[in-house]
Amino acid sequence: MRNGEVSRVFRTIADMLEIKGESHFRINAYRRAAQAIDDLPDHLDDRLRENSLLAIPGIGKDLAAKITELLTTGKLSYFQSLQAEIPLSLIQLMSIPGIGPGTARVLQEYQITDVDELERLARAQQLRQLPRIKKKTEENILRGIELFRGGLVRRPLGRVLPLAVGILEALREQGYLTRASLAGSIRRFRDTVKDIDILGVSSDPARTVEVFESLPGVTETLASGSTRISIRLDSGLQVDLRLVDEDEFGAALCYFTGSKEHNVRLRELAIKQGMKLNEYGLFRENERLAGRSEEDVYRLLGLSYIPPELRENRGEIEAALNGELPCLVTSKDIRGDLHVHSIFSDGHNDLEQIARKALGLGLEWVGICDHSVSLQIAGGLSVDRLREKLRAVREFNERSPDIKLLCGAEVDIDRSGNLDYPDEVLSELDLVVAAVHTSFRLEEAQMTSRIVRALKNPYVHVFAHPTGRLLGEREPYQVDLPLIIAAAARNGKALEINGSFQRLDLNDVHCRAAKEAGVKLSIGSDAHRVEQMDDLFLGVTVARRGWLKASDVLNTMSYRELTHYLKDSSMQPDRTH
Ligand code: DGT
Ligand code: CA
Repeated sequence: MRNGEVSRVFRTIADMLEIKGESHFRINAYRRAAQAIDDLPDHLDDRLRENSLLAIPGIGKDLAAKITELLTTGKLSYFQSLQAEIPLSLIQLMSIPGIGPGTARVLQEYQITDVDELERLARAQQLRQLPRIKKKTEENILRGIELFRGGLVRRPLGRVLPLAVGILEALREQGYLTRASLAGSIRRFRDTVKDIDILGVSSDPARTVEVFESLPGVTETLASGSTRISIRLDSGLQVDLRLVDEDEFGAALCYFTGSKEHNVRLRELAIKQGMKLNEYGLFRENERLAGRSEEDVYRLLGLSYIPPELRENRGEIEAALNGELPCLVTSKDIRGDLHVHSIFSDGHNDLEQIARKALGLGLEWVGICDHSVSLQIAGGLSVDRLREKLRAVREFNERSPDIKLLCGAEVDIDRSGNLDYPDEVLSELDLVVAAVHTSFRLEEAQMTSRIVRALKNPYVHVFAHPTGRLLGEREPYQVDLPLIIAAAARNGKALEINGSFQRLDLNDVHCRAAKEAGVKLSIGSDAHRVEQMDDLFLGVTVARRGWLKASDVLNTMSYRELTHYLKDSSMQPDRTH
């Protein structure tokens, strides 16, 4: 049994316990364990053999016994007994937007566990007659079912990417695929994706299709042919696999990576040069000029190679024709994370643990930014505690030659634009990241001037998650971003690309606008647990989609360069007058 199957069982158990209304402590224990398993670099089977399951963070005796049972018998009796109470079909309903654990609990009470039945009741306006289901909930559920059915639910990239990589690996492990790649929006690292597209060349297509159909979590085969097959996973997510000939792989990869708008422009370009481009190759008359590799296709069209992240028809084709594509920042250029929470506020890990994780990621420094005093709910630090933290960071740095920490704060901006610590306190910090966490409903003008005012503070370095969006959960607040970008440029402030999978904020388009206005970008994972520091690299995908070069991003500086930069920028006179 693969790691991903074990973590899936644990996640489902967590959903089941949530429907049952069990304690958050238990629910989170399963979710945490699932995450820890997904983050493991090695196989659980090996761990079991070496007797080292207990060394996995978050895995105690009870969970280790459950993993052992799963690995040795392929089943888990506890999970089966839960299924007797809560059918898996009910868990599947929870992937319909608008159905959370509360609603699922009501549906369970009335034994509604099937999408068709749910839809029938909602259409007949009978759902709203159940306790705790309002008219609005019913309407949301109907809309959710439509999205679910049409496969139109867009999901955060950070949720789908690990799954997609797991599926690709599982297919590769069978040994029939001679070439394989993700395609579509997920290969372009778009912030949300509709489905997973996979392209491959197989030495035994029939066998590959069989393996694909029997992957763990597959509930349905939507279309099955010898070269194209679509499945649905229990989360409702659709996965498409296309098998092509070796000679066509590059052209097909180019076609199925898209975007559609990029493809249309490429085809026009081919026609202008007397050629024809489709998913089988680049042709002149009937002669195939290119097809095996994407590089050949771009080269023969007279273009430099366009990285998938840029293929959105946003000027990349013109730039490639003129040899003016930017040399995009890569994960290897990244030397630090500018936004991590520690146990000083609402984070779960101490300075040592954060540093160790950072070293594992190949980083040289980390900005530890805990919440400020008035954000009580997130353990905001009093000035005394903040000074304690300053001392702890200084001490840490003295004994740590290979990784350095910056003592920062994520400082709240109140509704009038005041910062949550006095200037003399801010001036003691290495890094000041300002953010909006309250009064989200202000009108645009007021929201904008509140932020612009905060950006005039000489001690602020970065404005965090500039629009406040949460993918699939919360729309951005009303704010005039061009004005914020201009204010950041005027005051020498950086804007954040928050890499948390739920945020990815700024997005690609705004991040490019910021760069064009001369603003530097600061990538932060906003991790509250060390595992979440991996999201730093999701932030890098946004930076690449935003056409950023290494020099546009603060994270590419060495510790020395960064500390000098931050000191200099706080000493700059206010340039707004
Ligand atoms: P998504 O799935 O909405 O997140 O975004 P994509 O880009 O993955 O879109 P999808 O899955 O519908 O199609 C995958 C790729 O296939 C797409 O990026 C480009 C290509 N493609 C699909 N339909 C067409 C089409 O009608 N014309 C052209 N030129 N390309 C298409
Ligand atoms: Ca797609």
